[in-house]
Amino acid sequence: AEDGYDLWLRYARTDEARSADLAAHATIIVAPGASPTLNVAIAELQRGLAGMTGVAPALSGTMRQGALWLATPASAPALPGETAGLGGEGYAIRSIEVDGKAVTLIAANSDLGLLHGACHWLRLAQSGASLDRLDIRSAPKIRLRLLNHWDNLNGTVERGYAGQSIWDWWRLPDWKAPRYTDYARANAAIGINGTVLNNVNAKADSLTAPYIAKAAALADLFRPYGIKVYLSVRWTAPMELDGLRTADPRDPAVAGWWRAKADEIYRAIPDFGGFLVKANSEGQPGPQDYKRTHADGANMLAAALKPHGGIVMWRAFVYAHDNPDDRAKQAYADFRPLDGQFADNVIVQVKNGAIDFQPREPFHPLFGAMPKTPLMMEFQITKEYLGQSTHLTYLGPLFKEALDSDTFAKGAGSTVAKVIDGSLDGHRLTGIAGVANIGADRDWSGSIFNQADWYAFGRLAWDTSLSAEAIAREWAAMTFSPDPKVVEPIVGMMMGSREAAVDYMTPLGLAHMMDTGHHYGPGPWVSDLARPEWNPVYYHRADADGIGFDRTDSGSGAIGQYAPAIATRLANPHTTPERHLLWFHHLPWDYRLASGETLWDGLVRRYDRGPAYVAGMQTLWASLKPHIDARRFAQTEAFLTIQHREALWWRDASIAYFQSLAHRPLPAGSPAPA
Ligand code: GCW
Repeated sequence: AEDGYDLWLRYARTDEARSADLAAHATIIVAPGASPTLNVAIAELQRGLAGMTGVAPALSGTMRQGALWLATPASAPALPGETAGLGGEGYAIRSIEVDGKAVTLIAANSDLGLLHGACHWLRLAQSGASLDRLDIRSAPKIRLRLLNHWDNLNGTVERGYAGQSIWDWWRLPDWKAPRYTDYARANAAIGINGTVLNNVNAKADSLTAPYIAKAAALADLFRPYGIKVYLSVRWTAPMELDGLRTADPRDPAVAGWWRAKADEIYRAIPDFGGFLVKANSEGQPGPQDYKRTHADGANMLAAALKPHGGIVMWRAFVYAHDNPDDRAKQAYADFRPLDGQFADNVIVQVKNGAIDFQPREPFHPLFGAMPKTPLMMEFQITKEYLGQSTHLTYLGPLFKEALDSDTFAKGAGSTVAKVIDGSLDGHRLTGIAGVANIGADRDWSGSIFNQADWYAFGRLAWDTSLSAEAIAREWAAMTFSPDPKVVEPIVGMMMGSREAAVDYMTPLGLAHMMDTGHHYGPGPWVSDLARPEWNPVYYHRADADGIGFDRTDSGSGAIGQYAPAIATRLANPHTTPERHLLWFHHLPWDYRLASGETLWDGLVRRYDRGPAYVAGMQTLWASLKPHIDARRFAQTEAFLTIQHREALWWRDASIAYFQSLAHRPLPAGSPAPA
């Protein structure tokens, strides 16, 4: 029975006509050369075609009508110009004639490019697209496209909602679970080329010899798929593992320890990617403990990795006591002064927004503000604040909104996507990371629909210009069926689902209304936690007069962290996009929204709209019952029931709480309990 294990590599049997069509476009595979990567490309094509048509095409040395021809300049010197501009990972797919025979050429500069091209062809095959007259060229603009696993060495996953960690540390390195290979296949198919194995809240143990050997075993499995392994490191590892008296980055003994550690890692993993570091954030140790800067710390690690070609990804997610007025300001305050001070193998990893993976945040003001420093994006695929494993809230539109945001750093069109692909400021070290939603659950992501977020992250990392809707369409076709009767309603459900969560959780720019600790369900009234910025009341600041966080000059001044062209607009609530209104402004309950209704009425209307959208998803899903296999149908049906119940809970709890402050009646027609 369908259980979601196969992700976007299901290769479901097609009807007879499509089978014949597919077979005619893949009569044989011609793939001169030999490498582990070429072998997995061929194997994936054979597996896919066997699944879809019942027959796996043979590998052959002689060209034939309908051949799938995998070629690099090395294997087919007859390809002048074909692969120009494709880099080391890109590919071209073209329908061409060779000696009067129609064949499909997949061309690339490397076998890894061929693997990506083969996966693209399989995606077309699975989603019902025509395989005639293909003329595709595709190459990623962002160099590092990484998953960040927040997996602990004890098997738990921080903010994981899909069971325990997939890394079976106990039985590694000897037992290499087949699942690791399927993980690599699924990631290679969407162009992910690196994985950070362990939690950024790191334990020093991840750098001990036994764990290096375990990581090396995974690296060996992933290598043919073009996926490198990285580790999160704990700043004080030299003290904890080897008794050094300090972790001061300027101390030669400390630097020496890291150099020796890097050498040790590279002996086991010659293509090791590098380190990810969370320092001086949420209780993690870091260079500031020694009165050194983030740059001092990052550069010391970078020097240890440099001889081996490794990199440091240094996170900008910091907030602590030194910005009591506004948590949103600290990353910028700490990092912007360091622009230009980082070594050339350091990249600073910035969350999409300045608070923390909320259902909606304006883009992080660091994007565009550190032109001399490569910045990489950190998205959260796991839905810590968006309903975790049960709510259907497709993240494609959230990712896209962040990437498309205009920083105005160099005038209009200076999008976040251009900051992170390096084109805005001419950086060659570029990256994007997604905090994985992967666990040991049979369906990997805790729900079938959460798989779409992993998929969308990979697709956008490869090509930020894709639309969230096109990605949803591909995913739905491969996950369920290419039949438009199935794809259209599913895409319809997905596309508005994140906005629905914004409506029932944090409308009009509110943020962090979740109950604290677990971040599941409403808690806007919570006010008793030790640190002010852990309390939802800190973020909404509602009272009898109004609601919202004043980040103008009369408030925290955080608006001043944006480029002047943006800051000027945000200074005035009337020129602030309504989706961010209460993020930037504290406004009276009777403030008039663009619709003419009062802020209070508009707020309630949005809370009402959220659960109504979920009810609409339930109706659409119910109509799909004849077309979806029983097990996956039942899971989504049950989860939508949970989501609807909880959307009502969010609505009713939020309205009741804010009404107790605003003392206003519900607008006419509101279905919320009075
Ligand atoms: O989103 C918050 C989470 C923490 C997480 C932290 C971070 C890994 O609540 O669980 O810790 O951010 O990104 O470092």
